[in-house]
Amino acid sequence: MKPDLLSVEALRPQSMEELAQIFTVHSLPMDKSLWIERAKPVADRVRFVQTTGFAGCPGELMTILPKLEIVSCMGVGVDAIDLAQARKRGIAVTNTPDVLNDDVADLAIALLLMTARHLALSDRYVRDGRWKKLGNQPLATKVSGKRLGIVGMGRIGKVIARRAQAFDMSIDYHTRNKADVPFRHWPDLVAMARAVDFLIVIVPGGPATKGLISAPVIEALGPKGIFVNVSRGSVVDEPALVDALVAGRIAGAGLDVFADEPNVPPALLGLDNVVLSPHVGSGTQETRGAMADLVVNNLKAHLAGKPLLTRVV
Ligand code: A2R
Repeated sequence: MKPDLLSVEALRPQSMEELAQIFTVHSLPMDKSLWIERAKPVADRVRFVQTTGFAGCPGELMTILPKLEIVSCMGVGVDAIDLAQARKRGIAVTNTPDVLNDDVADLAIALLLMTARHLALSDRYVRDGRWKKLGNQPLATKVSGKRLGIVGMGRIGKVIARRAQAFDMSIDYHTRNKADVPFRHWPDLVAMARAVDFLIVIVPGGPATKGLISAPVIEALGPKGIFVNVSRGSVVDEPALVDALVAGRIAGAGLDVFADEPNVPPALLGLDNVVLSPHVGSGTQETRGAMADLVVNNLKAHLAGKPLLTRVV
């Protein structure tokens, strides 16, 4: 008999077919409020959970799965998984680091360029006839040669820095520990925000980074500063950011993540100094394919009693 696997949020069809050849797959609906009720009939048999960084595996769900051995997550962020319970019960948690570094870094730079150079606005300017009616669009902000502060200098932060260097930017960074990089380290995030032109955030979500980009950090970035977030919405004091953007106390923001996805603060929707994207940091065919393969291969490795390819817990 095939072992039972609970799929919290589906992978691409080809990966789901691969899983179905090995496991009896029980899929949960998108509506989180139905998860417990739908999982209950099979809960006693489930040894494997397949999920995504967005859906995660909350404590209430994990609790009703007494035989659970592994949670294989698509995404590098595991902040939506109850890691404390996993540790306590000896449940393995795997993620998909590294394969998405390029895409997330590409998006960070794209959002910075789009925001500074008013590119989303430019597109609207041409399409809705403002170019013909009003003439040239107001001038934007230069990116090349500027000073970039990166919050987080891990796998993705380093790739962002490499790309920024190709734009002749100088790099500063904030982390808790000094990293092995040739850039200036700032233990004080507010001081760094005051010194740089742009701030890109790429730290994990979760309690340790909640509200790290606080009102004082945003104010320190100042009225010419541009803020980019490709990490997690929880890392930012979102109401403070919205206030600062509306009042022009920072110049603009490129945002791929939000505190309550897929809900975006309504005040942001009408702002021309903001570029919004729907959490698509790793959202290319190639990278999502590589991530899905890693999820499946971790599950296969566990089933075969082999070492896991990636492991958080
Ligand atoms: O603080 P350190 O020395 O552990 O450096 C890590 C930094 N970091 C923090 N920086 C400031 N305050 C904190 N409370 C804090 N917590 C962590 O974030 C390190 O430089 C970086 C994380 O690097 P990695 O673990 O290699 O993560 P990766 O693959 O770059 O992905 C970052 C996040 C994911 O967790 C997803 O949420 C998102 O990007 O896609």
